[in-house]
Amino acid sequence: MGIFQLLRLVFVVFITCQFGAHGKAKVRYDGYQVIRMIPNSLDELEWLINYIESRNEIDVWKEPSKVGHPVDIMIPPRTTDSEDLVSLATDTGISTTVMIQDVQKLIDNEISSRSLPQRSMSTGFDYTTYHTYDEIEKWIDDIANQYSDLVSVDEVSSTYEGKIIRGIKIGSPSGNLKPMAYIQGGIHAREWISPATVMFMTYKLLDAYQKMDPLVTEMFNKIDWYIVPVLNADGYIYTWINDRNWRKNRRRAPGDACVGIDLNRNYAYEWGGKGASRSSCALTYRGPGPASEIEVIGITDFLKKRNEMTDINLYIDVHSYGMFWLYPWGYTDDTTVSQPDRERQYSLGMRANEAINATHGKSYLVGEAGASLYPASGGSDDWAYGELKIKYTYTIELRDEGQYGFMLPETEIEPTTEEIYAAMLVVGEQLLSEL
Ligand code: 0X9
Ligand code: ZN
Repeated sequence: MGIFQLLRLVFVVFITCQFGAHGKAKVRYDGYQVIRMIPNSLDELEWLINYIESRNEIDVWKEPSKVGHPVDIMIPPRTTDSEDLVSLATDTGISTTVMIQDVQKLIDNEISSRSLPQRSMSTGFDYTTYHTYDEIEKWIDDIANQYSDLVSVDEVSSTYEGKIIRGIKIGSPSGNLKPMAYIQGGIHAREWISPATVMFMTYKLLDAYQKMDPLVTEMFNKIDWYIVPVLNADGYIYTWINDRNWRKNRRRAPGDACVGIDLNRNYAYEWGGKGASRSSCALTYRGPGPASEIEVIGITDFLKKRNEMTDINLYIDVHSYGMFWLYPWGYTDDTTVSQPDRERQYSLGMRANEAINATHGKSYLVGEAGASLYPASGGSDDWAYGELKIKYTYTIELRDEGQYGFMLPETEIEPTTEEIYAAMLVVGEQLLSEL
């Protein structure tokens, strides 16, 4: 390599480190803290809800839910706003603690243990690290090649920035159409543990099938499993290149001030109700209309078509964080609203949690999304249940409980996967028992 080429390479690497895609400076979070507040009364809870609602651009990591349950908010260093929040909350009597001292340090530690060459897949896919979108794409192709008798690739949707969202279908070939199960990760870009767990768990299932595990064999013989590791591809790419903390997709709707629609507020079931902001600058922006986003249109069309052909018996949307195993409804906290599969979803959730618990001792809270977490409308789970009537519909919030939040260290990928894999075997067994 000549000196000019070398200088050019150094320059390109420098520019790419400082500026991400679209030439924008990479967002840094030096000195940003995540403050945890625990409301001890309805008044305090109400105060927090109003505080958040009146500030569109506030970065809420964990929304207010119930009295006694934590609310996590990221605040910038020493701005008037950040001082406001902590002192205002303290004045209101709400106890605050610093959950994360410096978000940038977490981001740096998350991937600094590994240099780029180590991530190359010449020696196979490293399931214990986080992966870029391109690496995940390659994983999809590699898995389909490696297990070609069992796995095929499906295009399930597309993105605003022109990507094709792909998933894999796993199931042994059969003359008849089999019932179907659907598992999706990465609808929220910054929740990196979601795609990582979805891929690792998929691999574990495929490996178990190859080793002739009787349950997994039956799961793949009698059911077709559709796995989509990253639904919000544009957002996920953006978290790697521009802003680790990005949540939404990357579209700015005409007339909107800010970029990004929260895809998990954009589904066309009870769209526009509680917990879904009208403001484009909010993290929970619902979008200009129900199913206005191409990512949502694509995947719902895909699922509707499949649903016309066969029964979809399982729908799982994988998120982080907080360790919850949730079922519909998510749009309301009123548990008297009719939900015909409430009991069975709860009892399978409880058994899934027993398996989780037996793996590494963790406990996920099993409950109805709106009542156990917070009401949020336009969610993918409510659409899957309300529109397609998928009898086992879940949203899973993976680890942790807040120590690292979205920037979960890579060392947690394996134990998280192990507990979710154990839960998935319980779910698989239940699906088979009802065929
Ligand atoms: O708020 C969400 O979209 C999910 N939590 S997260 O922290 N990952 O953003 C929970 C969604 C639960 N389901 C519904 N409310 N429909
Ligand atoms: Zn999420």
